[in-house]
Order: sequence, then structure tokens, then C-alpha cells
Amino acid sequence: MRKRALITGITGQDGSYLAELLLAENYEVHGTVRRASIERLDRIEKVIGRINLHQADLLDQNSLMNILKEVEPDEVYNLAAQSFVPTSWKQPIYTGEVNAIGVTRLLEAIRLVNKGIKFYQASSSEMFGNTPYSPQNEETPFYPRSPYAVSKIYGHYITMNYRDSYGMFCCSGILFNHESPRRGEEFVTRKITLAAARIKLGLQEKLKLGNLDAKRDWGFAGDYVRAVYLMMQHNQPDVFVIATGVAHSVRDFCKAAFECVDLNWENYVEVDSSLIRPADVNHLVGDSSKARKLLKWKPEVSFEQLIEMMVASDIELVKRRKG
Ligand code: NAP
Ligand code: F7E
Repeated sequence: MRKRALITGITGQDGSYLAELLLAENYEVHGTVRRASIERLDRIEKVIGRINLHQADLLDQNSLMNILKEVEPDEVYNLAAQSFVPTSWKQPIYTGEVNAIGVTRLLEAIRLVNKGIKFYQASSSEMFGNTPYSPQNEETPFYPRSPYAVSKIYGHYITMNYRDSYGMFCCSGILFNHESPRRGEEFVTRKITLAAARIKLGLQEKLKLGNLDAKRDWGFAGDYVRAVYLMMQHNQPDVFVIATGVAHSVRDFCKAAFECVDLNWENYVEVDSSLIRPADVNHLVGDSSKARKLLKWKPEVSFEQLIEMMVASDIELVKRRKG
């Protein structure tokens, strides 16, 4: 029989890649969507006829209970979140409601409907924040620097708590930053690749950024959802760090992206102090040896290939939007 998966956050970057991967693995794929005045299904356009969408929200307990009863999934992937760090200072309570209590709502729904459903929680390298230890692995202490990071720590620990208290298959992936042409346009990588494309095509003059010294371990979202899937197929529910092991600064990213369109980034990028965060995370780099050993996972797309892919896609997008 076909396995059935439910993805919360299927309309997001990772949800769309995971849906494609699970379809390729012959799953019956279900996803949650939130009601909005305009439907935003662009990321899942390619697979829309092959997946099943259901209205639900992590803020609404009954919608989660009903969907679990209706779909009867074997696996639930909880990717839904308020995922933009700066918004978490503007809306800290909302961020906590979705990213922290929302996880408990979903876990409670699973516990009450069917404790046998496997559960994946999308945890984040932001939980490490400004930890003095580098590189970060599954044992590294957390030092969160934003309401987002704090909310994700709650989500991570409640997941482990349901595993240990109720013997449920609950695993948590601590994923470092992962990007793609489907990345939201406000995140720094996409903001840079889109600007490089627009500047090259004469539609934008300058790119305003905040902290250029921040370093991140950037990978490709397509590689990372494969790790997520492998965690759910592992013989026991566990915690895994997923990362490339190489960090670059925002400045490095700018240089490489503008080089893809034969421009010198220094002529276009300006620092805007209003984009500097109340507290930033300066340097993150992950050690994913556990996943490499136990899940036989490794990233396939390099930093340079990722940037080329994103810039090429944004050039096409900008040309289409212009037309
Ligand atoms: P994303 O593109 O921002 O997608 C977030 C998804 O969550 C969207 O489908 C969004 O729906 C949905 N959502 C937001 N609030 C919701 C609510 N109250 N109820 C139900 N759905 C809700 O994020 P992503 O980059 O794919 O990341 C996926 C997950 O991994 C998130 O939990 C994120 O925090 C975590 N994470 C991401 C990274 C990364 O580098 N990308 C790294 C570590 C962890 P709408 O389309 O309606 O807005
Ligand atoms: O920022 C600096 C900024 O917003 C990266 C989310 O997916 O990954 C993501 O969180 C760095 C920060 O990602 C701008 O200060 C400079 O140091 O792309 P970002 P993030 O905050 O690391 C983690 C793992 C998640 O879990 C999150 O959900 O870039 N930066 N100038 C800027 N950042 C933005 N957004 N915009 C700027 O203009």
C-alpha cells in the first residue's frame, strides 16, 4: 500500500521540495494550506494535480485534529512556521504561538488521534545562535538570539519530550540555512540574487543590506529535504544536524552572485543600518557527521552551484515579470 504523508507548510520553500521528493518515492501526499484572500500556490504549481490540499492552521487545534482523522497519515512533516527572523521581533507572541505552541498542538493531535504516526519537527541552526562552540553538532549548547530562535528551541524540546514521554516516533532535524530559487524574497540570499538579476537587466540601481559580516553555512534546499526524509525512515527517532560544514559571509555571497552577471558587487551594495537586527547571529557552521554516518546523507550542490542556480532562475523570473 502507498504510504501517506501530511506536510504542514507545503506552500513554503521546503514543503514544495519535500512534496516532490515524496511523490517520487510513491507516497500519497497531503498538505495544509492557510486561508488567504489570494491563494499563493506558485511553489507547488508543478505538483498541484498530484497532491491533496486541506485547510488547516497551527493556531487552530480542531483543524489539526480533523485533518489527521481525515487523512490518516503514516508520517507528518511539520514544516509550517513564521520563519523570518526579523518578523519575530515585530511579532514575538505570534511567532511563539505558531512555532512553539503550534508544535504542541500538532503533537497533541497526533497523540490523541493515533500515537503511531511518525512526526518530523523542522528545527533550526538559529537555536545555536551565538554559541561559543564551533562547528555546531547535536551536543552543542543553544544560545538563542531572537524570539524565532527561542520559539524553535521550544518546538525542538517538546518534540523530544513527546518521544520520551509517550514513546512516539518524533524526530527533529537541526537544519542550517538552505536556499533555492524558491526561497522567500526577503531572505538575504534571494534578496541578493534577485537584485543582481534586476541590476543586470537595468531595473534596479542599488541593493541595501544589513550586516555583511554575518557568516552562514548555506546549502541547497533540495539536498536538505532528502535528509529530512531519511530521518523519518531511520530505525529510531533522533536528532540530526544537517549542514555543509562550510561557512561564507554575506559579503562572499554578494561577490559570487554579482560575478555570475559580470558585475562588481562593491559598485551596487550599500549598508542600511535599519536592516541590522537588534541581535544578530555572527557565525554558524554545522558538523553533520552523524547524519553522514547514520543516514548516509551528504549535500550534492556546492555554494557556487547554488548561487549560479539562483541567479540564473532570477534572471528568467525578472524577464518574465517585465514582459
Ligand atoms: P517558508 O518558505 O517560510 O514556509 C513556511 C510555511 O509555513 C508556508 O507554507 C506557510 O504558509 C506555513 N505557515 C506559516 N504559518 C502557518 C500557520 N500558522 N499554520 C499553518 N501553516 C503556516 O519556510 P521554509 O524555508 O520552507 O522552512 C520550512 C521550515 O523549516 C520552517 O519551520 C522553518 O522555520 C524551518 N527552517 C528553515 C530553514 C531554512 O534555511 N529554510 C532552516 C532551518 C529551519 P503560507 O504559504 O500560507 O505563508
Ligand atoms: O539572514 C544578514 C542577517 O534572513 C542571514 C531562516 O530560514 O535560516 C534563516 O534565518 C544573515 C543574517 O536568514 C540582510 O543579519 C544582512 O545574519 O537570510 P536570513 P537567517 O536569519 O539566518 C535559519 C536557519 C532559519 O531557521 C530561518 O527560518 O544575513 N543580512 N543583510 C540580511 N538578512 C536579510 N534577511 N536581509 C538583509 O538585507
